[in-house]
Amino acid sequence: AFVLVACGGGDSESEGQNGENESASESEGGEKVIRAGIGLNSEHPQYKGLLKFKEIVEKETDGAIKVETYHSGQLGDDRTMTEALQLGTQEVTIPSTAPIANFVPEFSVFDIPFLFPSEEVADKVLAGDVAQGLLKKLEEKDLVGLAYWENGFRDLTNSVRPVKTIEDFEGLKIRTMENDLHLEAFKALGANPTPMAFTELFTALQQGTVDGQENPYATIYLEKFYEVQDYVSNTHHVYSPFVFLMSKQFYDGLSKEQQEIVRSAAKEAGKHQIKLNREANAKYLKNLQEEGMEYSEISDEERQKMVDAVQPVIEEFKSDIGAETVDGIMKAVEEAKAE
Ligand code: TK8
Repeated sequence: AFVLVACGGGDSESEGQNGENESASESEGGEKVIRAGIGLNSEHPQYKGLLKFKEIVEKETDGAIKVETYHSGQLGDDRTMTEALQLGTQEVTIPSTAPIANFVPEFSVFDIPFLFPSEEVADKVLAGDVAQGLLKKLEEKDLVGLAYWENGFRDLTNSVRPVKTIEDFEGLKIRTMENDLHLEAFKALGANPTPMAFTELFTALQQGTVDGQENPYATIYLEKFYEVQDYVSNTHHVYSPFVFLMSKQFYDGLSKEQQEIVRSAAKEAGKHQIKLNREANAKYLKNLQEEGMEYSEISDEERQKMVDAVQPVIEEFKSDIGAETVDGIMKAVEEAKAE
């Protein structure tokens, strides 16, 4: 059962007329309520993007649809919130593609290490037919994928040693997202990976249950991982998209016009979020160093050794993901690079 915990303290951006949080997607005033939850905190561009979505939807529907926003895992971790969308007890969440692979295996294609060489190539591929076609597959799982947002290039932090070479991964207990390809890729690099929900990560780092983790600089800084991590390396080993997910039963209950409004709002807010996210990921490495983290640059030669080490994992997972999806995305990457 899913119980919506009333989160006092004003963290949720809006409450029902009587001060209570709506406990259903229809409130007594007859307007529809979107309960939108994310795992990152209110400082993160992901939340700023969600507030933009709220602003657009409430304006465009003249308040016929209200958006309640919850951050920092108040409604649960990514998998729990995605399951709540399937159950219809929550309406929106915006996880990375990695945990989505537990619902639609093809989404693991985005976890292929070193798939995207740049943000520009990622933008082109995600706007292309293969990536857009993957969003369609979500509907078979009672989910509607309205848009791709951006988590970004993932970088390694740890509290044991500077990581400059592939040998430095040896034996490091690295938390990964709950995604088998990520797990096997870190084993191939020599690490000792553990899958874990993001909501448990800070405590696990603080207690030393794991030595390290990997996320974009904006997350490392804004979630204050510098307080519990000493070393950061620009591994840039995966580019993670976010997917703006909506409960299919909620979406199907909207009018055609309202469906168009939420779809275009997710896309427009996504453009805003990606802009803020890029700015954040470009500037926060400096802040991490100012907070005392030791930065290690991975040379092209060492990165090539990492690429070579994970190739067998990519071959191994090709059938799980679906050869058509892997080949389609790889082709789209090559075409985007050639443009
Ligand atoms: C936040 C997560 C996070 C992701 C992870 O809910 O799990 O490390 O990168 O952004 O989705």
